[in-house]
Amino acid sequence: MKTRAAVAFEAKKPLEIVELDLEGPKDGEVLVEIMATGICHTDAYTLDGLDSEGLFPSVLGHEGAGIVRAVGPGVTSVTQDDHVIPLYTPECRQCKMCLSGKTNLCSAIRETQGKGLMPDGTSRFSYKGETIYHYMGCSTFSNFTVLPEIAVAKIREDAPFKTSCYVGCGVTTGVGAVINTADVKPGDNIVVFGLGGIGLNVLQGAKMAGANRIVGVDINPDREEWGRKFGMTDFVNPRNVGDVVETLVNMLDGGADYTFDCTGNTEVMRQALESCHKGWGTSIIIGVAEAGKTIETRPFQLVTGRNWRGTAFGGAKGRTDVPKIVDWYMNGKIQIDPMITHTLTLEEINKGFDLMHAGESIRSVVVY
Ligand code: NAD
Ligand code: AHE
Ligand code: ZN
Repeated sequence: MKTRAAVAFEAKKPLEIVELDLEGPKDGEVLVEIMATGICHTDAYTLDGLDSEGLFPSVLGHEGAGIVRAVGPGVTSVTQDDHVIPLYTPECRQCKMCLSGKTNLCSAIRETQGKGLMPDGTSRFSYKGETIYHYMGCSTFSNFTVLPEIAVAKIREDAPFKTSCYVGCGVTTGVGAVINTADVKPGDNIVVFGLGGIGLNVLQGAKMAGANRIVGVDINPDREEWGRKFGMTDFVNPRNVGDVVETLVNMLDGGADYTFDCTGNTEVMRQALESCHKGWGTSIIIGVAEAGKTIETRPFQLVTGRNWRGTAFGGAKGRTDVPKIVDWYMNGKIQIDPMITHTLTLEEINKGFDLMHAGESIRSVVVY
């Protein structure tokens, strides 16, 4: 079949809207019509050529929601017309990682996914006979895409696509980092570095968990107002204080119980670790740093009891947890609507990247 898609032909070039050829679903795969997709900073990072796994030409996008239009042989967990969210972190429930009970990092298809291919080692997308790579196993910047059934979460049918697509990455990553990875307890003090599409969801997760001081840190002054809408109690603009670590440590009587990096900047990651309370504070890296970057701190920071951790997809097990997070949204336990600041057509998708880089959007969503 044919599908309209925004294709990343080359790094650092705008996406091009073209009609691609798409092969139907093979064994264990499903064809999904994507109804809406968010634009996450990780898409921009890959498009900018900063991803060590980045492949071109490819169809980016990993924050979608849609409808199953066809299923391949052997598919049992979803059927035609089901509403689904694609999962860049699948959940096979059979691999060592899934069975460990210790991680959400399913290993069933990670190797081929990182090579831009389906589990059988081939791509379903092509253009004028040339292979176009999948991205993060999702490729939601295509109106139709093919996914393994272990990489879709079935969701309720009354959830709007335009907002529930955000659960496919930003919402689950931010809220999940607080409740799954950190396991923030009532009364904990937390600091969130970077109040964008992910950081604001960390804030609302922290509020839900009953955190005491919820401090937001951002170099964009507009983010203070945004943070306050989602539970932030204090705001620090690093450009207005001498030493951000000293400021936070003083503000929180020795430092935070938990800090979260939602910037992807390795210098900020160090600040986040060093703003933790001596003896027990834990810093959680959410931000994705560009290829070749490394983190640094004095080992003394760890010797004296601070902990450095990271999280992917908020530690969520996609097929199990994503439908529950959609329920939380539909029941009003978490907010999504105010964070969708821009709605675009596929033809306007490059504007979404411009708005993100200019700090003008929280989430831009393409509605097909
Ligand atoms: P975004 O562009 O919406 O937000 C980034 C925010 O960080 C902006 O508000 C920006 O002003 C702020 N910022 C930039 N430099 C800063 C600095 N030096 N100090 C303080 N604040 C600073 O991006 P996003 O979509 O929220 O994504 C954030 C990061 O999380 C990206 O690196 C993205 O790749 C990553 N991410 C990781 C996961 C995961 O599973 N681990 C999931 C989604 C996104
Ligand atoms: N490909 C990059 C790493 C990118 C990365 O860490 N991705 C996160 C999700 S970001 C979503 O917006 C993730 O899930 N990581 C775990 C995994 O298995 O990829 C690189 O550095 O090579
Ligand atoms: Zn993302």
